[in-house]
Amino acid sequence: MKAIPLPRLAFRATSFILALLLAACGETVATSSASSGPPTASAQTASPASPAASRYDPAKMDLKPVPAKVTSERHSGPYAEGSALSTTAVLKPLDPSPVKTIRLDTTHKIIEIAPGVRFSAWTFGDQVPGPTVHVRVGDRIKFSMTNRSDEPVPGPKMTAAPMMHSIDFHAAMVSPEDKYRSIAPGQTIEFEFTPNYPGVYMYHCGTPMTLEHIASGMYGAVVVEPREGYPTKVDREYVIIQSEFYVKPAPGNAKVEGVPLYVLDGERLRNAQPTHTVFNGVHNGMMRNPLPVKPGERVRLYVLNVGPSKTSSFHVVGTIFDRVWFEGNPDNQFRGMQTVLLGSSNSAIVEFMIPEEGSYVMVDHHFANASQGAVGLLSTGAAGENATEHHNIAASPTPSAPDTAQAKLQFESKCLACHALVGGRGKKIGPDLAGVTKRRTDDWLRRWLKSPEDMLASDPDAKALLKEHNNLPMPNQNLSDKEIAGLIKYFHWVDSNPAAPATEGKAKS
Ligand code: HEC
Ligand SMILES: [Cu+2]
Repeated sequence: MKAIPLPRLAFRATSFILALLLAACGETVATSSASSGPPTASAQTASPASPAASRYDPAKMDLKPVPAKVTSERHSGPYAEGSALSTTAVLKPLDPSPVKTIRLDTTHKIIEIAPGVRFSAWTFGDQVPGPTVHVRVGDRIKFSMTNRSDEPVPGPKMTAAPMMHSIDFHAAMVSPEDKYRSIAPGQTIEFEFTPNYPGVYMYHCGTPMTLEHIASGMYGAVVVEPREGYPTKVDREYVIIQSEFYVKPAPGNAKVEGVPLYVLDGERLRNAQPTHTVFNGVHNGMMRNPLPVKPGERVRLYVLNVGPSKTSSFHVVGTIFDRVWFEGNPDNQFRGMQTVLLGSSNSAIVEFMIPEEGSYVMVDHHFANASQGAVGLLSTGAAGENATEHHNIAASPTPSAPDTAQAKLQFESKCLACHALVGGRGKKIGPDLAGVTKRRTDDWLRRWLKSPEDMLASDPDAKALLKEHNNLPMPNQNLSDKEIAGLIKYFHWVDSNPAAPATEGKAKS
């Protein structure tokens, strides 16, 4: 598939341009950030205050939770609530309070899992993946959930019929019959639990067919910190959740807002043949909006593979995992690893240094999975403000004419790695293309898109543009005349629709 050349291109191009920039200002990148002190030897062993043995002492664990309560009282207002929740890839700092009150309601909504692919999903907290819960061993979690699958939610309509749902927290030790029971639309379940073990745990809907509920989007992560905290200090913390989608066009080729609607493909699901394998709910998740990092920083990723049916071979191009804590527990430590193998519902905390300026590609090294969208970027060139945008829905307005809509998809898959389309605010390798029809004639654009190489050799304006872009030439895109005409038409549509430029992912989930 065509997803692979993109990261490579972006990677090479970014490294190249940054190498030039660095050479120009004579900087070195060897300095390490002050806050990322080297991990201490004591990381290997338990500190005297909490000997390893007592960490797992059953006497200190909560093994007698109180019964769950199911009522017909319905939550209204936000679908997710609680200071322990993070709704993006950025993990919010731990709330110090020992009691965490959390609400995650279930909804049915249309999400965008790839450019032009609207999927009829089921959610926790009205997003896919659901919000990440951040707690500590010994905290009291007071959880509640209303099944709101019968309510209309903001966004495009045409969602699935209301149905039973439930929640299963892998971080808990409780009776599944009691706490994980299914509730009907309009019902609310409440229960409490105390996480006994540190780790990065999956939560998901357990209502039969569980496979369908997970594949429809009902999952998320719980990060449980050790009671005494982690043994290392880091500069950045991100949550990466890998999952598969199995989709087919909706019956009768139904559309939402002019874009084809997709529904679950039961046959592909049972045969474990996904159509999309993604990070944080989106095809090429975080390619369009890389997560920011800086040279010399120590980065911690909380990586969870929710499956439902595939294994992930998680790797970051350009660095080595200094520490891997399998399942997110520092007692399960590996050093100096290139990849970490995660079965369905396995997780790991990985920590590594960012050696120098560049774009570091996160990838499932099972490359068939990566080609379905399981790639993302950590980049020293990323603008911070975009970083928190990664969850779907990033659905931007789509032109109604079919050829222009097609061109938008093409732009998103082929050009977005290097170009923004947001009116001067998009800092990428190439120029922001909003307004391009005002500064170039259609003929110039046609000749440029046909062969940037020829233009750079012959056209003075093209030569000037190349100079402005640190002599980094735009590669030939091998576009047909029809595709070129469509792209030019799309640029005209963007320039004549003030509300249109949302292609850099402004929409918040
Ligand atoms: C690998 C990065 C890269 C990719 C991919 C890429 N471009 Fe470019 N593009 C550039 C750079 C860099 C420039 C600036 C000129 C130069 O340095 O060659 C540019 C210039 C342009 C310009 C001229 C802009 C102006 O202000 O005059 C247009 C139009 C353009 N690109 C369209 C596209 C389209 C359409 C695609 C996708 C089919 C695309 N580009 C893919 C890097 C890229
Ligand atoms: Cu469910």
